[in-house]
Amino acid sequence: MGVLNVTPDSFSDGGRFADPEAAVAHGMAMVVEGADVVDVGGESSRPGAEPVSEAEERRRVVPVVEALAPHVRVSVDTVKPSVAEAAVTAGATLINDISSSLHEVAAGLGVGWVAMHMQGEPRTMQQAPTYDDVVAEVVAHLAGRIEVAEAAGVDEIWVDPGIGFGKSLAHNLSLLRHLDQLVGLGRPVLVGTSRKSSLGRLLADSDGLDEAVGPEDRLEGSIATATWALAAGASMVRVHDVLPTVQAALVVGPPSSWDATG
Ligand code: 9MG
Repeated sequence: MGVLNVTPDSFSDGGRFADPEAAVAHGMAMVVEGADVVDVGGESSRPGAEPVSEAEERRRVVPVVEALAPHVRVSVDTVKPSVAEAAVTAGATLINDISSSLHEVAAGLGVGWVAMHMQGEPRTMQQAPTYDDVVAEVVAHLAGRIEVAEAAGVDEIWVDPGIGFGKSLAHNLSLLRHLDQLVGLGRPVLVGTSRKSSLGRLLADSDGLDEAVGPEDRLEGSIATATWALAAGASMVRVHDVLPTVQAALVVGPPSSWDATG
């Protein structure tokens, strides 16, 4: 899944694709590089980001979805029902829902749904994330979301641990280490670590630096964690750097390809 932020204030690509033409060109480039899905978002979810009105988010997202949908599966990254509906009308077939609350919307529109775990809300979620047992709590939350989505009639349900969404570095690492427990829920797992701030700190530690490494220098960490997730049974990874991730994923292969058969 390639990330396409049609926003002026994204943490990772600093508004490079806020212009619809640049966004569509980047989306098509990710398709050429091997993305199976392009995730179009019109509101940044980085910690501290300012909210965007429904009308403005629709204005950003709809023309880009319309242009890409004939060429690739498009998901819409939104927490607003009206934006989800407009994007689906424009051709999106998957709702990437960081609030894990749009199951009724997905059911009503007859599209797939990603339920991502988040503690708190984007503006404040990184102030003091706290869990007794992060893995058990995230798994229980997602199991509950699967139940309500099944009851609502959603056919395609994805689950996502929400790396970096109300989680410390230690929480993120525990979730990655125990991804098998999410895979055990029996629904496809999506994982997004690409360019996230935990990687900035891990990469700084490995280089002996005091300051976290910036988003533009997190490629190695992004690829390492993406291949880790796929090897642990994730079905999709959400990434900014599609080509190197696809190349790395093809080297690692699905977990079943590691079994010697002869
Ligand atoms: C929108 N967005 C940013 N990070 C994400 C992640 O890790 N997962 C999903 N599903 N969406 C994300």
